[in-house]
Amino acid sequence: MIGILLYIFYFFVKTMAGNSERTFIMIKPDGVQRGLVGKIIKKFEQKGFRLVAMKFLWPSEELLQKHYADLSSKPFFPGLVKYMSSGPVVPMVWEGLGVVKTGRVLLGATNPADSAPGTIRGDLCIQVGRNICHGSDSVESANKEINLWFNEKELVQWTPAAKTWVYED
Ligand code: IDP
Ligand code: MG
Repeated sequence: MIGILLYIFYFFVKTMAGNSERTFIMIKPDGVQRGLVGKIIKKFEQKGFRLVAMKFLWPSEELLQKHYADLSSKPFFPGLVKYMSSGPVVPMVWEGLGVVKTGRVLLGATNPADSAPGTIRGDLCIQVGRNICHGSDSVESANKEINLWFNEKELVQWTPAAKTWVYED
Protein backbone atom coordinates (compact mmCIF):
# COMPACT_ATOMS: atom_id res chain seq x y z
CA MET A 1 0.00 0.00 0.00
CA ILE A 2 2.75 2.44 1.02
CA GLY A 3 4.67 1.38 -2.07
CA ILE A 4 1.73 2.32 -4.30
CA LEU A 5 1.30 5.68 -2.54
CA LEU A 6 5.00 6.41 -2.88
CA TYR A 7 4.86 5.52 -6.54
CA ILE A 8 1.89 7.83 -7.10
CA PHE A 9 3.67 10.60 -5.18
CA TYR A 10 6.88 10.07 -7.18
CA PHE A 11 4.94 10.07 -10.44
CA PHE A 12 3.07 13.25 -9.46
CA VAL A 13 6.24 15.09 -8.43
CA LYS A 14 8.09 13.94 -11.54
CA THR A 15 5.25 15.03 -13.82
CA MET A 16 4.77 18.38 -12.11
CA ALA A 17 8.49 19.14 -12.00
CA GLY A 18 8.82 18.29 -15.69
CA ASN A 19 5.90 20.42 -16.82
CA SER A 20 7.01 23.39 -14.75
CA GLU A 21 10.49 23.76 -16.25
CA ARG A 22 11.06 27.40 -17.19
CA THR A 23 13.16 29.24 -19.71
CA PHE A 24 13.98 32.87 -20.42
CA ILE A 25 13.23 33.94 -23.99
CA MET A 26 13.84 37.47 -25.22
CA ILE A 27 12.98 39.19 -28.48
CA LYS A 28 16.02 41.34 -29.27
CA PRO A 29 15.89 44.96 -30.57
CA ASP A 30 16.03 43.83 -34.22
CA GLY A 31 13.09 41.46 -33.67
CA VAL A 32 11.08 44.36 -32.22
CA GLN A 33 12.14 46.88 -34.91
CA ARG A 34 11.32 44.41 -37.69
CA GLY A 35 7.81 43.78 -36.35
CA LEU A 36 8.43 40.12 -35.49
CA VAL A 37 7.19 40.16 -31.88
CA GLY A 38 3.86 38.48 -32.60
CA LYS A 39 5.39 35.88 -34.90
CA ILE A 40 8.01 34.81 -32.33
CA ILE A 41 5.51 34.64 -29.47
CA LYS A 42 3.14 32.65 -31.67
CA LYS A 43 5.74 29.88 -32.17
CA PHE A 44 5.96 29.29 -28.42
CA GLU A 45 2.22 29.68 -27.89
CA GLN A 46 1.29 27.28 -30.68
CA LYS A 47 3.81 24.69 -29.51
CA GLY A 48 1.84 24.47 -26.26
CA PHE A 49 4.22 26.22 -23.88
CA ARG A 50 2.76 28.44 -21.18
CA LEU A 51 3.57 32.15 -20.93
CA VAL A 52 4.48 33.00 -17.33
CA ALA A 53 5.79 36.56 -17.67
CA MET A 54 6.43 39.19 -20.32
CA LYS A 55 7.40 42.85 -20.50
CA PHE A 56 8.49 45.53 -22.93
CA LEU A 57 11.45 47.71 -21.99
CA TRP A 58 14.55 49.46 -23.28
CA PRO A 59 17.36 47.70 -21.38
CA SER A 60 20.44 49.46 -20.00
CA GLU A 61 23.99 48.49 -20.96
CA GLU A 62 24.54 47.56 -17.31
CA LEU A 63 21.69 45.02 -17.34
CA LEU A 64 22.98 43.52 -20.60
CA GLN A 65 26.53 43.27 -19.27
CA LYS A 66 25.13 41.19 -16.42
CA HIS A 67 22.94 39.14 -18.76
CA TYR A 68 25.89 38.30 -21.03
CA ALA A 69 28.56 38.21 -18.27
CA ASP A 70 29.73 34.75 -19.42
CA LEU A 71 30.69 36.24 -22.80
CA SER A 72 32.55 39.28 -21.43
CA SER A 73 35.93 38.09 -22.71
CA LYS A 74 34.70 37.55 -26.29
CA PRO A 75 35.82 40.02 -28.96
CA PHE A 76 32.19 40.61 -30.01
CA PHE A 77 31.06 41.47 -26.43
CA PRO A 78 31.12 45.32 -26.75
CA GLY A 79 29.23 45.12 -30.05
CA LEU A 80 26.76 42.66 -28.55
CA VAL A 81 25.98 44.97 -25.62
CA LYS A 82 25.63 47.95 -27.98
CA TYR A 83 23.27 46.00 -30.28
CA MET A 84 21.18 44.67 -27.41
CA SER A 85 20.83 48.11 -25.79
CA SER A 86 19.99 49.86 -29.08
CA GLY A 87 16.21 49.65 -28.61
CA PRO A 88 13.36 48.02 -26.72
CA VAL A 89 13.21 44.26 -26.16
CA VAL A 90 10.56 41.76 -25.06
CA PRO A 91 11.83 39.55 -22.22
CA MET A 92 9.59 36.58 -21.42
CA VAL A 93 9.38 33.50 -19.26
CA TRP A 94 7.92 30.35 -20.83
CA GLU A 95 7.12 27.13 -19.03
CA GLY A 96 6.62 23.50 -20.03
CA LEU A 97 8.09 20.04 -20.38
CA GLY A 98 11.66 20.34 -21.70
CA VAL A 99 11.13 24.02 -22.53
CA VAL A 100 14.82 24.99 -22.19
CA LYS A 101 16.02 22.54 -24.81
CA THR A 102 12.94 22.71 -27.04
CA GLY A 103 12.95 26.51 -26.76
CA ARG A 104 16.40 26.57 -28.32
CA VAL A 105 15.26 24.16 -31.01
CA LEU A 106 12.42 26.57 -31.85
CA LEU A 107 14.92 29.47 -32.02
CA GLY A 108 17.40 27.58 -34.19
CA ALA A 109 21.22 27.62 -34.18
CA THR A 110 22.98 30.77 -32.87
CA ASN A 111 24.27 31.62 -36.35
CA PRO A 112 21.27 31.97 -38.68
CA ALA A 113 23.45 30.65 -41.50
CA ASP A 114 23.30 27.29 -39.69
CA SER A 115 19.69 27.52 -38.42
CA ALA A 116 17.34 25.00 -39.99
CA PRO A 117 14.43 26.28 -42.09
CA GLY A 118 11.27 26.27 -39.97
CA THR A 119 13.10 27.64 -36.93
CA ILE A 120 12.68 31.28 -35.92
CA ARG A 121 16.25 32.26 -36.80
CA GLY A 122 16.30 29.93 -39.82
CA ASP A 123 13.27 31.68 -41.32
CA LEU A 124 13.62 35.28 -40.17
CA CYS A 125 17.23 36.47 -40.01
CA ILE A 126 20.64 36.23 -41.69
CA GLN A 127 23.59 37.22 -39.44
CA VAL A 128 24.73 36.09 -35.98
CA GLY A 129 24.99 39.69 -34.73
CA ARG A 130 21.32 40.30 -35.68
CA ASN A 131 19.73 36.99 -34.70
CA ILE A 132 16.49 38.50 -33.29
CA CYS A 133 15.97 36.30 -30.23
CA HIS A 134 17.59 34.89 -27.08
CA GLY A 135 16.93 31.61 -25.26
CA SER A 136 18.54 30.19 -22.11
CA ASP A 137 20.98 27.33 -22.70
CA SER A 138 20.35 25.36 -19.46
CA VAL A 139 17.90 25.20 -16.56
CA GLU A 140 20.56 26.81 -14.37
CA SER A 141 21.14 29.79 -16.67
CA ALA A 142 17.37 30.07 -17.19
CA ASN A 143 16.89 30.54 -13.43
CA LYS A 144 19.68 33.14 -13.32
CA GLU A 145 18.28 35.06 -16.28
CA ILE A 146 14.67 34.92 -15.00
CA ASN A 147 15.84 36.38 -11.66
CA LEU A 148 17.83 39.08 -13.44
CA TRP A 149 14.93 40.30 -15.61
CA PHE A 150 11.87 39.60 -13.42
CA ASN A 151 10.90 39.68 -9.78
CA GLU A 152 8.81 36.94 -8.14
CA LYS A 153 5.56 38.98 -8.32
CA GLU A 154 5.85 39.30 -12.10
CA LEU A 155 5.76 35.50 -12.59
CA VAL A 156 2.08 34.64 -13.07
CA GLN A 157 0.58 31.39 -11.78
CA TRP A 158 -2.25 30.17 -14.01
CA THR A 159 -3.58 27.01 -15.59
CA PRO A 160 -4.26 27.15 -19.34
CA ALA A 161 -7.66 25.72 -20.31
CA ALA A 162 -5.95 23.47 -22.88
CA LYS A 163 -3.52 21.88 -20.39
CA THR A 164 -5.01 18.36 -20.56
CA TRP A 165 -5.01 18.59 -24.37
CA VAL A 166 -1.29 19.36 -24.39
CA TYR A 167 -0.09 16.95 -21.68
CA GLU A 168 -1.04 13.28 -21.15
CA ASP A 169 -1.47 13.78 -17.41
P1 IDP B 1 22.94 31.95 -28.09
O1 IDP B 1 22.25 33.31 -28.16
O2 IDP B 1 22.47 31.04 -29.18
O3 IDP B 1 22.86 31.32 -26.71
P2 IDP B 1 25.68 32.67 -27.43
O4 IDP B 1 26.91 31.91 -27.85
O5 IDP B 1 25.28 32.61 -25.99
O6 IDP B 1 24.50 32.21 -28.40
O7 IDP B 1 25.93 34.18 -27.85
C1 IDP B 1 25.04 35.19 -27.40
C2 IDP B 1 24.74 36.12 -28.53
O8 IDP B 1 25.94 36.79 -28.91
C3 IDP B 1 24.25 35.47 -29.83
O9 IDP B 1 22.87 35.18 -29.83
C4 IDP B 1 24.62 36.52 -30.85
O10 IDP B 1 23.66 37.58 -30.86
C5 IDP B 1 25.93 37.07 -30.29
N1 IDP B 1 27.07 36.42 -30.91
C6 IDP B 1 27.54 35.16 -30.70
N2 IDP B 1 28.61 34.90 -31.45
C7 IDP B 1 28.85 36.04 -32.16
C8 IDP B 1 29.83 36.40 -33.14
O11 IDP B 1 30.71 35.63 -33.50
N3 IDP B 1 29.74 37.66 -33.64
C9 IDP B 1 28.78 38.55 -33.27
N4 IDP B 1 27.83 38.24 -32.37
C10 IDP B 1 27.87 37.00 -31.82
MG1 MG C 1 23.68 31.90 -24.91
